Amino acid sequence: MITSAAFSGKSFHVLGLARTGLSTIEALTASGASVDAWDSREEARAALPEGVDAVDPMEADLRAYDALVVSPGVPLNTHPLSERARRAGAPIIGDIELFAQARADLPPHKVVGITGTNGKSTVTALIHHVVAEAGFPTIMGGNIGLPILSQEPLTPNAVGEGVYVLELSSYQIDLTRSLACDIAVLLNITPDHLDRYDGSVAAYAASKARLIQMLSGKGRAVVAGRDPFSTSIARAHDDRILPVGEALLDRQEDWPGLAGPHNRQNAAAAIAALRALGVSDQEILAGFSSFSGLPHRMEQVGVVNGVRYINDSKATNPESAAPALAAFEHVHWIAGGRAKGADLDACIPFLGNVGTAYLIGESVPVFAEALRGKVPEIVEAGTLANAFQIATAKADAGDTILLSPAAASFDQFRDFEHRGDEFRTLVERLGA
Ligand code: UMA
Ligand code: ADP
Repeated sequence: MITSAAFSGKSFHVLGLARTGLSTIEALTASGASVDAWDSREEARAALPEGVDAVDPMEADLRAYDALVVSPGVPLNTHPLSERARRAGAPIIGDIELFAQARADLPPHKVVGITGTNGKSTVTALIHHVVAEAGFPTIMGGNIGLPILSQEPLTPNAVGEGVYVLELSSYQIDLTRSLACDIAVLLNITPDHLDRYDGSVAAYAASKARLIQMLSGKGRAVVAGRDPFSTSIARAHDDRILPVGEALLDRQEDWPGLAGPHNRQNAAAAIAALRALGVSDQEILAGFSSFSGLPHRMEQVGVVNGVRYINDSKATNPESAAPALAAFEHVHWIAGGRAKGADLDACIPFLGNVGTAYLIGESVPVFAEALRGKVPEIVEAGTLANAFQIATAKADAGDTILLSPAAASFDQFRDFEHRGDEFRTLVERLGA
């Protein structure tokens, strides 16, 4: 666990008692801070550790706290706590900011922060993998599902300083004030999560830009995307930008875990960051070859009767579903869930590969409207299990059944992993 003398004797309020909040409480109490905490779920409050009181921040005197530590899933744009905290002069921060404040007490190290709309987890896991294979001490944390404060601090070894590889969502960046990364990676920006930004893609992009604005000293940035938002952020920070590593990309065919044009962007960004960390090109090529990719991202989960089943459940917006549609022919496309918007524009150029679209979840009518006349057949299947069954019955050998929803999962599933695991179970039941 990461602790810091900087928190000793201070008083914090922690809101949200899932992965982030629980790890924050442990790290703060172990650092000698006093902690109150709250969650809207009663069962979460009932399970608080000894010595931590359940205190509703909407009733407490917030001036008593040095800071309010809020989980990324709490929608502060609509939550009344924002206004209450502002009036009390209590700063609202997140666990990544606590990590930033704890860095002064950590042995010499480097931090790579990775953000962007799509590809964050892939690039985080990839950089971590290559750095580890090259022999450096390293851990990953953040939005990838590993709260950073729960991780063990790194100590330098004979190869070099420890490297913390952090996947950072815009929600986490919004709660961070002083994280000066050694290398900040911005992959791309397309509309997503707009409910948290009052419908403004500019506000969402501004959140991502802050990861680069927080750089200081020798901090450098990698900007991979050519979309208008990424381009203008790169231009505003051109004195800090590292060249994206294009030349090594000729070897992409040697990297089975990094297939497809979108992974070319991810690999290019990783190459730039890895070179800046002092990893040699030879080590980068070796690490890319042995990288196996992540589950739920264009993951082949089986081939049954010649039909290939691909789990791309992590494709939660049209831009991330597009690469999967581009990668296969004769596609039976299972799509839908909680839509991020009304259009599927990013997918349209690749619909020539789709024979039938099977629509599930809340977005059935919206997606049916967006796809009408653009694919040969639309089946309004409703559920994943139903879509799977109909697609399996219709598919011929050589076809691909692709779960790449272009929508969030929360209408029918706990999260994208739950959705992808159900797909995998359905394939396994076929005897894959
Ligand atoms: N809660 C309240 N009041 C509210 C809202 C929520 O008390 O008004 C409580 C909930 O009851 C729940 C807790 O807050 O107990 C949930 O907090 P959380 O959603 O932040 O859950 P964590 O488990 O801490 O997960 C968070 C990230 N979640 C989100 O950003 C929504 C995880 O990213 C991240 O892996 C984890 O921290 C690491 O510490 C997930 C995610 O979906 C994977 N991220 C989004 C994405 O990738 O698109 C940004
Ligand atoms: P994130 O953590 O940002 O959600 P992931 O690496 O988990 O990103 O990938 C999520 C989805 O986006 C997957 O469906 C994947 O195939 C797709 N994807 C990955 N990298 C990119 C990219 N650079 N551009 C567009 N889509 C991508």
